[in-house]
Amino acid sequence: VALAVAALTVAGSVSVVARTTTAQAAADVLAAAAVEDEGADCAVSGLPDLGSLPTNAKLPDPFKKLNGATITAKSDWRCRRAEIKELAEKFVFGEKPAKPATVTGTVSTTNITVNVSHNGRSSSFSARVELPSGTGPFPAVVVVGGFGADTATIRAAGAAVISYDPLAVGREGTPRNNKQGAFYSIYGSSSSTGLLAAWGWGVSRIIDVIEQSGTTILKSDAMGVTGCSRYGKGAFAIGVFDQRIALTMPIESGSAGVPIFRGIPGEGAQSLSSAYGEQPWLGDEFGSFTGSPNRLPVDTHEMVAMVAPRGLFIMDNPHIANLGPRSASVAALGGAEVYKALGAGDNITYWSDVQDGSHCANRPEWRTPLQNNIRKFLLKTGNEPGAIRIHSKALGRLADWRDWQTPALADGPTTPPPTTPPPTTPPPTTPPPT
Ligand code: MCU
Repeated sequence: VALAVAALTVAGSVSVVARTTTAQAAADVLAAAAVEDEGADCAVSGLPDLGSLPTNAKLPDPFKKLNGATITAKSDWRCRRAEIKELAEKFVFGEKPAKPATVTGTVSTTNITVNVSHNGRSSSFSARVELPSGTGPFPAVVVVGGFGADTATIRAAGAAVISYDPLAVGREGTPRNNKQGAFYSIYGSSSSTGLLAAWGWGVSRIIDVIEQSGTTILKSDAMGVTGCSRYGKGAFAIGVFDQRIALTMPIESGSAGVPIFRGIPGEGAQSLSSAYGEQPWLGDEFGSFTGSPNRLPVDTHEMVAMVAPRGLFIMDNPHIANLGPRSASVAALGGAEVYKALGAGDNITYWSDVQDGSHCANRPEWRTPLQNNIRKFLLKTGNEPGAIRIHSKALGRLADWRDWQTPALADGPTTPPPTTPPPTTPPPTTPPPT
């Protein structure tokens, strides 16, 4: 049972604080998955073709399967998520390939190295490590691109910082037909996979190496990711596509990040053609949707949902319309419906209730929720409920964007179809008396 409380906070801003009950908090699923993709064995069929997509001005129903049926049990989510993943890869990000044939590397107290080989090609990259004080093994937060995230706060909370240079894995500034970096050395410079999925592939390989290292320094099952702006787009995609990541924390990600594609033109955020053209962040297929997002069979509220029930802390800036904060709040509210249906409504926080208008500022308002999230999902020593705090300047309304309802999902596996009752045996006929 969720109750919404509207509370007045700092002058000029309204916070919508969504809280769930303690009973639900107790039932929350905190654990990240043991594997990158729990739905890898789901047989996904019925993916639509580019040429036959209907126009839908509303957000697609996250609970409705490709075959038109609405899921009924929490256990159905695993394979519904696999459908959303296929749609997201096919139409938005491009394919993120599964673990390559060989991944090796090292983890030290200062550095991680990654060597990958697949189909006769190989590449490598590395990332700097800074440990917090205390005794390990430590949880770790991957900081993408090196700015916007407060690494001192992360370490003070007790997590290591892994400084990840995404540009070594997928370079910016290249044309789409000549993409470069460790990902494209393996999958080819004309791969249609965009940089964000490539960046996600790189972090997944870092987690592979930490897993294989015996986790004496860093814990592979207590990983977070964060980054701001274009690296907020990256942090979001990285968390969406690897279920081993326990806590995803995108900051001010803008178009091609959290904001719903359908809301971007109306809000006056960075246009889809501008974001698509500026860098090959999204996959090549997205090019046919920049002028018609209503044809997309998937939207970013479903990428939010792909993170469920894992920790998600979306930080946003309501003062810059170009970042699409209203559209981002709708993505969070839409995705939160899936969190709630899974009984994990307390695991998502969306926070745009901040004062400083500068992009990627180090904000005092985020310090406490950041540390609460690290404690809850990485250190596992806290259980602060998630909150939706939307600044009044950028208040999006989910009701304007959906025409579907949130089902009550059953706890057990899908109710099996009613079994045919055994044929009733006619009562033995007493032979007539002779
Ligand atoms: C918000 O992220 C991007 C934005 O999409 C770009 O248009 C702009 O050039 O750079 C932003 C960014 O990464 O700023 C640091």
